[in-house]
Amino acid sequence: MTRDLYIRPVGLTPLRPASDEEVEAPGLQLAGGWLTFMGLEVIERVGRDRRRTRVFELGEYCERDWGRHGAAAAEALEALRQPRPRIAGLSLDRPRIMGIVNITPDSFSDGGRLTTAQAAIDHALRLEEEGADILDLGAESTRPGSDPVSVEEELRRLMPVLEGLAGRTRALISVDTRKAEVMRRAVEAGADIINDISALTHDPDAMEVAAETGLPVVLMHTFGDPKTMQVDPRYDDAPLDIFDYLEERVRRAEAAGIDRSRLIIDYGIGFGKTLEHNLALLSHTSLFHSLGVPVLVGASRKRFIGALTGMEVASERVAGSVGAALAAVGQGAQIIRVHDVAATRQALTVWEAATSGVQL
Ligand code: 8Y4
Repeated sequence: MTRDLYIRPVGLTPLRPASDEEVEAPGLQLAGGWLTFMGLEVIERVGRDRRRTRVFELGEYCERDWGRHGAAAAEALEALRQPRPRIAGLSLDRPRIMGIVNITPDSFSDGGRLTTAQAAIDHALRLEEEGADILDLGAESTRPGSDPVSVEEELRRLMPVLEGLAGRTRALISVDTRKAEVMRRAVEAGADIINDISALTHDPDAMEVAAETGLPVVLMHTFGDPKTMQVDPRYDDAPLDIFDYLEERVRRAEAAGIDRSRLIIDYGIGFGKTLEHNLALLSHTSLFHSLGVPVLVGASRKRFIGALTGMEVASERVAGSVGAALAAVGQGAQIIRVHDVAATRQALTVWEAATSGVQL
């Protein structure tokens, strides 16, 4: 299903009134968060890969007769304003950091399974110490060009780390998996969030099992599978096409019994996207709030940062990654997925203090 109108908040300003201050402003608070929006950009598709864009002040937008689009126009505004519910107890009225914990043998100079598990646990506890709100455990490499991993192998890698962490950390534990069986075992072992880069499409049982777990789920867009996604990705209009895709996945998840309050969306930087697509998406982060659910952005150390800066080695992309994270937070992304938690936490602490005017 393709829609006619896409609505994004514009004139975003980090305006969060101090509690003892009365503010009258012509703007509205975005998603119960740290930004105020002063207007709305209305995007229409005109022809396959063309769009018409109009920007309205809020009053003008509300008073206008949107004709047959009236319901959609009102719904989008409501979705933008509605405060996002807590995710597994974590409030989203300020930006949150998800730290990446790789549990693939290639990510540690390997001394065997036990060493790998212990190294991953140590790494996770260090990220929590550095200020991660969520720890994302990934035992299946889903980088471009990578081969699939069996359920058994994924569980052999994941479970010792999950069992070693559950109850030993104040951070939430997210499990990066596309497999129903892994989701089932992960919830039993204390996982708090499911992060599925295939938006519950890869495994035919994943939708039903994710619903049964009762856990919040990240629905991420990817184009094809990890093996082939970077071959020649094409879109009519990447942000709009991916918005349509995520809207449909949210609808399907709700129909399967996953309440909206349990959903998080992610446009999937680098997954079947060229540099141009990645930049179009990052610059349209605010568009995705009109789906009415929290937005997660994962730009950390990815290749587009190398393409922009000439940094060929992923570990040299920390500053660029922090730049991308702040850009996403500046458009209201509630969760940012990062490798470099200490650097990102430092940048966010200063950004939040500098924009709100108080130490939070
Ligand atoms: C260096 C190191 C360069 C790692 C690239 C990478 C996302 C994700 C991944 C994301 C969500 C990655 C599991 C790719 N990316 N989950 N997972 N969002 N929700 N590559 O953007 O980090 S893995």
